[in-house]
Amino acid sequence: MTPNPAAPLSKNEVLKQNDPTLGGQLGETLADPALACFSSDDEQFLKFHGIYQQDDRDLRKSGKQYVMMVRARISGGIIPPEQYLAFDDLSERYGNQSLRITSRQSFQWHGVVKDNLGPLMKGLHDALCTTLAACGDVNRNVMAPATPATSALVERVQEDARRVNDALLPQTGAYHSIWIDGEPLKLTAEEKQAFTDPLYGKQYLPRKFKIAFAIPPLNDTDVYSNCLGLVAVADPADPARPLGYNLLCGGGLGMSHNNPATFPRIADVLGFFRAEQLVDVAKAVLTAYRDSGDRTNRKHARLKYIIAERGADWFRQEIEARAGFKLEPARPFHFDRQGDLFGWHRQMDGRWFLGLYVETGRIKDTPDRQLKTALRRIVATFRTEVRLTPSQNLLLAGVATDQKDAITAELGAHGIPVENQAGAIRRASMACPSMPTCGLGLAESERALPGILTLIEGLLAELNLSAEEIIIRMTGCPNGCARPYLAEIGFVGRAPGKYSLYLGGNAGTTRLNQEYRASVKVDEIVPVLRPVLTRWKNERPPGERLGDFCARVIWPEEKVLTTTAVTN
Ligand code: SRM
Ligand code: SF4
Repeated sequence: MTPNPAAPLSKNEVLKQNDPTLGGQLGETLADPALACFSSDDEQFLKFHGIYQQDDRDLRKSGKQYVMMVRARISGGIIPPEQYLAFDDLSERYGNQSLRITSRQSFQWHGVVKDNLGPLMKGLHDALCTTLAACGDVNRNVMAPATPATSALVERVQEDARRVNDALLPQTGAYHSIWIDGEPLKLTAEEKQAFTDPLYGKQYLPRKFKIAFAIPPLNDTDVYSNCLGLVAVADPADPARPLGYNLLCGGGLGMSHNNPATFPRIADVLGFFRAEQLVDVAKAVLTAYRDSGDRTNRKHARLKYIIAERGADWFRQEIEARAGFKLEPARPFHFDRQGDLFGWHRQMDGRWFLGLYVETGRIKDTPDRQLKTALRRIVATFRTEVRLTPSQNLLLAGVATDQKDAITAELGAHGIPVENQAGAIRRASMACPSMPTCGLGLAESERALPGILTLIEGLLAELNLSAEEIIIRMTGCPNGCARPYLAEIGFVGRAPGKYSLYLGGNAGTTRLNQEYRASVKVDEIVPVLRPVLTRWKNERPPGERLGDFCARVIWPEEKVLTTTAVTN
């Protein structure tokens, strides 16, 4: 589907063109207590500032109650202790008393009413955190492996992720003016229109842009699902230093039900380049996308569609022309797993970290488990660094040997074990937020997955398969925020209580799964999965994972329903 050159620009393109400072009327609306919400145009500008205007969908019957979601920019997911304590405090004062770890190693504050938005944003700034470009048609949170035990490369790759993050930040002064100085950008309409971002130009990108780093054999960032993936290759002379990166381009997961022109896609491997060329390559990929993406149809605007249509060879040449050098042939690499380490582990530097399972990424207190309180007390007492993982979990890092027992005890006192924190399928699960905050949700996700996992655990116990790890991910709609199309079992919301069921991802999340049933009610999940899991148990060679069995046996034998054949 080539973009039609005669088609009009999408509404968002016109908005960006008319105000490239991205300030809109945000400052004016913020300052006016009579206004309960931002205009629909300003909703689009808000996103570039890391803010979504939402409404609590549980309360819709009694009229729309506007709340904001604020997403931090925490590329690489590393949070110093003072910053974590500030985040926790801001969530208590201005949010819904929870902190939501995102699937891209960041935090979101939900339930922020308009009057609290200014203080929250200022508080984040005072904590040395920005939300600029956490959302919008720009480069988003850069993901990078954060577990300080999986490879000698982790800390240097984190530095590289920060370099790329900084090089690709937009330069508008509107953010500082509105949220820090507390006033609209003092420019005339003409002056606003004249602003041009040095990298993004006047219209920014056609759509969002996502980057992830990975260090084989661990694919904890699901690198193939990003617009730009960077797979580290260690320097043989110094294994703690990346010699360079294999370049992956054109991944992306979002799709729409019943629209075959939209689809998830995994990235192509385009070649290898040296570490010192990193920022040049990142800018080359970003500007190639900037200049060739579809600005008329936002459903067709992601980089993955350009590469799917024009080919990886064409895109490689674009990058080489922009970067000014040829990519080398890709170096061999292999991913065999994703996910996190839980419990206590030694870091490369001899200290310790504790991997903590966080159910659906939501840090909160419940009567049984006071995770939020426990973390606050631990970080305040021991000044531990917090690291967020791309699977919505958390690491307490840099712990001295003599602090371990006290931290274990503090967690235990708040109902959180450090051993056997959750069963095998829970530890490998993810869910997007969906209801009640996400305006695009078609079905429950974060609130439904724990109960659905209990049902699947029952089935696994019945089949004597309880020890098996199965990667299970759920989203409330087909946009793919918890990357369900890479899971061994993926649930994708279609309508309240109904999910498309996908099977066949693999342990290294290098393969897309396939839709197996197009619309499954919650009480049909176990009956639909039972024959599949029974066959897996009885027919697999020893050790074969469910996803591999499904790809090898179920896909060829049981032809799946197509989404287009289903109406809901
Ligand atoms: Fe997402 C939109 C939450 C990662 C694909 N995503 C949304 C919005 C903002 C809904 C909206 O536009 O109104 C959701 C806010 C819900 C809420 O109440 O918090 C939302 N996305 C999330 C997070 C919080 C999910 C999570 O479980 O953690 C993740 C935030 C990551 C971050 O820190 O930046 C999140 N979103 C993703 C991912 C996964 C990834 O990037 O690794 C994807 C699939 C990969 C991709 O981009 O292809 C993803 N989100 C989308 C899409 C579909 C985009 C597309 O072009 O296909 C939308 C809808 C849109 O942009 O129009 C969307
Ligand atoms: Fe919302 Fe859909 Fe993303 Fe879930 S997958 S957070 S329902 S946009």
